[in-house]
Amino acid sequence: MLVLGGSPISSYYNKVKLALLEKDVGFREELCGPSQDESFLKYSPMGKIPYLRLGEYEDFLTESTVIIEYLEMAYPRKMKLYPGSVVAASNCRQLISYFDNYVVNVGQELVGMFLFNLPKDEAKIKDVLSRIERGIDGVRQLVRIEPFLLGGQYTAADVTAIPAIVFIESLFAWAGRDNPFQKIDGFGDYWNMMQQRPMVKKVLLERQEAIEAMIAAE
Ligand SMILES: N[C@@H](CCC(=O)N[C@@H](CS)C(=O)NCC(=O)O)C(=O)O
Repeated sequence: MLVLGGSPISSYYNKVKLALLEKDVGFREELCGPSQDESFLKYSPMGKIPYLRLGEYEDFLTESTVIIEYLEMAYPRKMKLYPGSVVAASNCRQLISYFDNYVVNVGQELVGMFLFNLPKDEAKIKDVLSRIERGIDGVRQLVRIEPFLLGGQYTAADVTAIPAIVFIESLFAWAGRDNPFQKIDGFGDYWNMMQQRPMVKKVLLERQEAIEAMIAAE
């Protein structure tokens, strides 16, 4: 059985977890945080989460998008998360890349302050939030919500967007700001619809429970 390593607090972990659940591929979770320990680096060379252990082969994959593409190739009969046409699949990869590089990765710079009580640096917060808004402007140009982010198919771009939106919404709320995704036409209806999906509900509930458990343990 596949083993997904990481924590439900992480957007990247939740992206892969949602892909596994939507595709209905069996897996179990191995809860851990990122680590620079030598033993951890053997299967996640940058010390990051998530990783996927490929069952009996003792082989590991890292990088959330790579893992989702692995699932797409390894389970061709399961629900498809990439469109069939070359252009549409490339548009999907492009949008994933925008979410990862220009939104979530930028937001990660505030995780120490946001989740782990590091002292607040207002100048840094302002800078990061404005760079995230810039990234979301890029996303806004690429999406056409009809009713999913790239039209009629629920894709890996939606699977990437959902944990990213929750992370960014909570980061902006912590900073006393509105959800910046609201600037995207059709976002409200899209977000209401996504939150009705059973697997999305499960992932977001387990994220919330993990955050509450972390706060209670502090
Ligand atoms: N490009 C990676 C990013 C993964 C990532 O940054 N994970 C965070 C947790 S959300 C992490 O492990 N951070 C710890 C670190 O960077 O040392 C992916 O797509 O999986």
